[in-house]
Amino acid sequence: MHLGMGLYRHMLHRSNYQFVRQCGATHVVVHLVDYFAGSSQQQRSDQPLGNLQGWGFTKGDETIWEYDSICAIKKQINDAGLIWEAIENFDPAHWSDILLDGPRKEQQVERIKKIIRSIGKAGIPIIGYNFSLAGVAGRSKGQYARGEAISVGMDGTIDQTPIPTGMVWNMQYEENPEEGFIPWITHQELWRRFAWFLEQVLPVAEEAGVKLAAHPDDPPVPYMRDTPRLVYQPYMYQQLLDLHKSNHNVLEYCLGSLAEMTEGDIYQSTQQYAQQQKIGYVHFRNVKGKVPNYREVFIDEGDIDMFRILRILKNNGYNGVLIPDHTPQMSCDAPWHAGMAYTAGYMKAAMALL
Ligand SMILES: [Mn+2]
Repeated sequence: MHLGMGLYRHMLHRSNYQFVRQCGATHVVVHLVDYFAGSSQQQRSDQPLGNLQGWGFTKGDETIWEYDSICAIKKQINDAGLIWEAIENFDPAHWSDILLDGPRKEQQVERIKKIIRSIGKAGIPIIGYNFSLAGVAGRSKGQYARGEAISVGMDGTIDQTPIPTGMVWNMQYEENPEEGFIPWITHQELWRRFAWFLEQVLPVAEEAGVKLAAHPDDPPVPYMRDTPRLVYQPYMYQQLLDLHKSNHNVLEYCLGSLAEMTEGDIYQSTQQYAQQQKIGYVHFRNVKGKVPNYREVFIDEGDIDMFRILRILKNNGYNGVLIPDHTPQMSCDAPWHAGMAYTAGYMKAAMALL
């Protein structure tokens, strides 16, 4: 098992690579789309549009996803002594019509295939994704973790305000969208769209040597912002795997999201998926409670026995990467870095004790 760390695009600088190594991590997972993750604490002032909702605006940057750009980033990462394990998430603008079953879906899926081929050619083994219309949404923020540390959670209510046209995955992708909201659909329709997507891209992923790793819904509720969710109970991960039996159809195994689910048992689930060798990489974080009442907390204060999880992974021969995922912000000049360093240190010690 290897310790990794997730970096957002704006963080791809030498000092952050050094930080990752200083934490004892060997691998990185890179988000090429820069959105405002609650835990990243990077507030940008250069938003291209006013009155933005969610995480901001994306035009679907074409250049960063080109093979040459990916190789240039990979070289920086390798030169810093690190290994690029995975890219996390597609750009919402690249697959908006795949998610929404819009008229450009055929064109978009070709673009996604091209991206997967480039990733494979560059030697990055995994792309993580979350097939979701609402994306990560509907959470509140507060002093939820130990020592009044700021983190996110749900306070008993589920946001069902519909998603405006021109927005998907919590990001706006059209500058001047038509008035209105995206149409209401059933879970069955969402699975139909997902099955189409997987059928299209999985053969390309296999050929390119890239694993497609699915993140469960965050937060895992049946509906969020009036849209159905795909994987909001642990057994739904099995349905996703069974849809296409392939070594390249794997999981971006998020312990926090799984623990927030109302059914199942996190240890049994981990055993079930690790045993099948279906874990692409692990989001290692802890929570207290379940939807719609939970809080993201420090790695050592939540409901999950993280040591027990590591033992299950080890016993099943898991040899992939674990990254801290989100963490509460620590009160200092570098809240994100401090939270990550704290978690990484804990993980290093826990892994050494296995
Ligand atoms: Mn996660």
